[in-house]
Amino acid sequence: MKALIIVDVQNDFLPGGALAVPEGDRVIPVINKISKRFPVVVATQDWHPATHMSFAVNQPGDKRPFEEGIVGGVRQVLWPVHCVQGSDGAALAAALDQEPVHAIIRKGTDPDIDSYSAFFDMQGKNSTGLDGYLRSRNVDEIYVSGLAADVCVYFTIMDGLQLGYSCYLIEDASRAVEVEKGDYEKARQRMLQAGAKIIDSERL
Ligand code: VGL
Ligand code: ZN
Repeated sequence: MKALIIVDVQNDFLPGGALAVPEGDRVIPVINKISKRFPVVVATQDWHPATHMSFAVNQPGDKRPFEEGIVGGVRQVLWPVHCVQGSDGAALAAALDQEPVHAIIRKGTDPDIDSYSAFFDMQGKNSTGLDGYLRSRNVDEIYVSGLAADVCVYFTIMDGLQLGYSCYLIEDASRAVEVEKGDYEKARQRMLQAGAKIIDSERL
């Protein structure tokens, strides 16, 4: 059984948002065109408390967004305040067709650890429930879309492969944030090497 995973298509990741992904809005018409064809559709939301430790402002010292820091023992990029629970920025993009969406998984809710992947937090400890949800519907192939291709989409695919799903990145339904130039190309190579397939929506 196939599932479409729509990762973090939220206002804060669109142009003009708090953590804008270049051309992030371009994924929406592509996702809207294909979502009805999938028997299982799950959307995710990055859903942080205002106290989240991935926000540079919440870190000790004089940390700035896009510098590195430690969050829950994990070295990662620190971010501007984004996707605060219940805010407009955390809402799914208004133009995203939600009618075909069966379930919404929220992640990043623990203030002390980040969760890029839709499956597990950055320590790989706590599950979001997505794996159980997909398994209960006999899903064995996941098609991943959304934002950002080199962050949450990437981590979702790497965990999905580890969990034994066949994983497809729908490349024209995703965009990268590229904190460092070349981040997407690196992520792309790692996904391919780990066994992911990269396709365009026309080839579905
Ligand atoms: C994301 C940075 C911080 C993402 C989430 O959805 O790719 N990126 N939080
Ligand atoms: Zn986040």
